Amino acid sequence: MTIGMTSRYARSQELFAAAQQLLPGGVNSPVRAFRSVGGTPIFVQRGAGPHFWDADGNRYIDYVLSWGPLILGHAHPAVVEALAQQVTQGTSYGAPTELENQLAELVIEMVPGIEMVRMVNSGTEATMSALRLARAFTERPKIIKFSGCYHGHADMLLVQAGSGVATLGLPDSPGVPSGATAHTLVAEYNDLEAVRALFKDHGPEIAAVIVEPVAGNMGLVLPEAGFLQGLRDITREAGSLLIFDEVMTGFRVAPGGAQSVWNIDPDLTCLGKVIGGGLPVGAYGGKRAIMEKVAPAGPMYQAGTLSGNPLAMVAGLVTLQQIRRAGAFEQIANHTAALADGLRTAAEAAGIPLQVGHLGSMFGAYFLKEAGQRITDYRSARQYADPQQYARFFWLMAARGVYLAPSQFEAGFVSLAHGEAEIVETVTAAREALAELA
Ligand code: KE4
Repeated sequence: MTIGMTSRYARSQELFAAAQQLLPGGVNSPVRAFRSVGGTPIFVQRGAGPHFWDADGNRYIDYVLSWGPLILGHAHPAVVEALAQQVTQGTSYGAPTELENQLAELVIEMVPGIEMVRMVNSGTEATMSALRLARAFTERPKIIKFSGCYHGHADMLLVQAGSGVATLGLPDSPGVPSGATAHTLVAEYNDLEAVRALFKDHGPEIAAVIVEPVAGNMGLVLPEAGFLQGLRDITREAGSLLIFDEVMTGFRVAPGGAQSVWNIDPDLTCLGKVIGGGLPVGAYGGKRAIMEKVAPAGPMYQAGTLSGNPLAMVAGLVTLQQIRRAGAFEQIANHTAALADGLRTAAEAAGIPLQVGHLGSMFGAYFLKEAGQRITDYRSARQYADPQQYARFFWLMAARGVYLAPSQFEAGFVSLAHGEAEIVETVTAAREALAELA
């Protein structure tokens, strides 16, 4: 029996069979296809608070939360009310609205490095536009990204790091011509020496370094001491821009993002996910002198039919206002820490090597092939993590009503709606699941 293929998921299996005739791989985004955990994707029927129910009526505590956006949980009453109110006024005008001013003001107030911001419709648009802006502002062609960091699917960013610590980018997706990645340089995350080497060889041509300040797309990997400040120092000295891709970490590792945790001042910041509260929103922002290069203030072109639309603006506004309320973020962070401690203790009791990390409302757990290994970058993640063991854990937890990311190389998220009861239920399920794996 393939794991995950039981009658518990019969309706999901039917829906997936139909979906595969209609959508490539049966999904609208690859990671949802469960390729790395096997079995059939669980189809969701509805969500409420920390839970969702699948097409077979099974209830789960949800730690994916739409891959980060739902920091208030599913269908938060304040978000529902704001959307219900706004939708009667229209859904989009293609014209400026006060709501865009309001969300922009709030983002500028909350994110230290942002003096001016442009709303777009996804994280991909945010990073793609920020990199175009960096190239326009510096009049340089090259960019540096880090292996294992994901910044959306723009051509120049779909690059497979070479075997060395730094290499010229080679496209890793068909359809990306070599010219699109010829100026994309790749280094290992947490490897400042690799970055210095690239600047030594290419410094005057490097427009920007783009980094996930906490890596959440190779599993969860925290920056080593001095890494982020090192990037800030190196880029400033070289006249290149530092871009923090906070699409995932923004408002999640702290209300002011990772830049407020490590007190780093990036030139540009990319946002997404939480800023839309579950509706499609991305944003890029930063120093005024740079942002004023963006059309129509300046010559760098970027546009979007639904950018800043009122439904997405109100969902984002209400979401950010709710997490700013006294004690809200601390509550989420405390529950995340309790979850991480519970997973660590349960793994120790079962004698299973598990690397658990967390910061703010994000967490990650790597099943290690051997005890004592430590994952600090994509190379060690690929070498030491055990995706098969993770897949078994994923399905054992799903059977107990806990929905984790369907991939070892993703992060987990906690919401304001997750209470102590959900954390206790999750840790209990993990203890049972890990005992089965031992
Ligand atoms: P979107 O284009 O998917 O809105 O954002 C791209 C993006 C940019 N930067 C970071 C740091 C991101 O994590 C993402 C998107 N994250 C993935 C989950 N790891 C989205 C899930 C998916 O692709 O379906």
